[in-house]
Amino acid sequence: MNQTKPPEFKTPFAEDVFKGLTSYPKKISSKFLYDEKGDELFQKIMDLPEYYLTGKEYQILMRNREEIGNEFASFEGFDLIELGAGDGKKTKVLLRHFEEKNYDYKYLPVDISRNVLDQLSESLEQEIPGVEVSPQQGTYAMVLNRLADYRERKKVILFLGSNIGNLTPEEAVAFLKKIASAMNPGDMFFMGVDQKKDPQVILDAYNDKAGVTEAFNKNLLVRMNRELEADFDLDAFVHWPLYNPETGAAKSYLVSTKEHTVQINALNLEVHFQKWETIHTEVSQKYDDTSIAWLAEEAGLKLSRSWADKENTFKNYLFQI
Ligand code: AVI
Repeated sequence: MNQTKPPEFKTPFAEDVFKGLTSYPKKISSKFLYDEKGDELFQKIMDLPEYYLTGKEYQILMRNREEIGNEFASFEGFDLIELGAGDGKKTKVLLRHFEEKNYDYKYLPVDISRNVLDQLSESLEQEIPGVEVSPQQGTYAMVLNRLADYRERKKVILFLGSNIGNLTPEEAVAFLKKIASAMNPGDMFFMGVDQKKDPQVILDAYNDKAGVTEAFNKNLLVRMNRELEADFDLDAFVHWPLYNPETGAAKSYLVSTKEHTVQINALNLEVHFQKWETIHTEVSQKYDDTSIAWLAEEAGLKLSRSWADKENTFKNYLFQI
């Protein structure tokens, strides 16, 4: 029998790149966009005029903090668990309000990066010193498993920023099922979701004039060059975002402008690109009330209410089980 040994990979990034660039069509998982430089570029994206998502969600939380707080608050207090907390800019709107109201709660930001958690804890200590913070380092799955058995008091799970959009709808159902299974009756799940809208507005959000999103996307090539000893030429690729208003999928690609071959030395791999061949790098799925109702139904979550801006650009949904 001809048995070939599967290659051993030093890092999850190495494995994803090997598998993604040896398949057709080529792809790389969007989670690898976020190295140190990627985090920095994403911070810049959130301040871009075209990238409306962050500002709209901030506005929704600011305007409705009282009502949202009333939903979260409970007699025995609550634990506020945030998946992918980042710099916590939007969450701080809620935390400040909870402090003013003297709510009995603890804030548990979850992130894979210890560095992100340390920075967040430090900024909270300076800006809202009263908040009791208990950082949880790990993947969402690890932390959700850990929290599933915790029944001492009400849990409110936050998932802001339309991060759900970076999963395909099928992946989103699987993820929301995990959330639902970590919840007990009375617990809540609060999720921010970018909505279907004028296709041009969505497309512009992923194709800003200053080229920050292009740099963010191409940072994957920079990362492969550095971490996997590859020789990608950044000028041989164009950043190409697309939006399909029927499915709600905004997808980003890197498109090779010429036929060429790239060496990825750490993987002992030669990757051939045809002229105009693509690498799919990200999905930013947009939803509406109908597709959110479908997601919730599939995942076993019950939608209890939602808040939006005037034009329904962005919505924050509250679910229970
Ligand atoms: C983090 N995530 C929700 C962003 C999005 O809109 O999909 C990431 C992003 N990619 C390009 N611009 C922003």
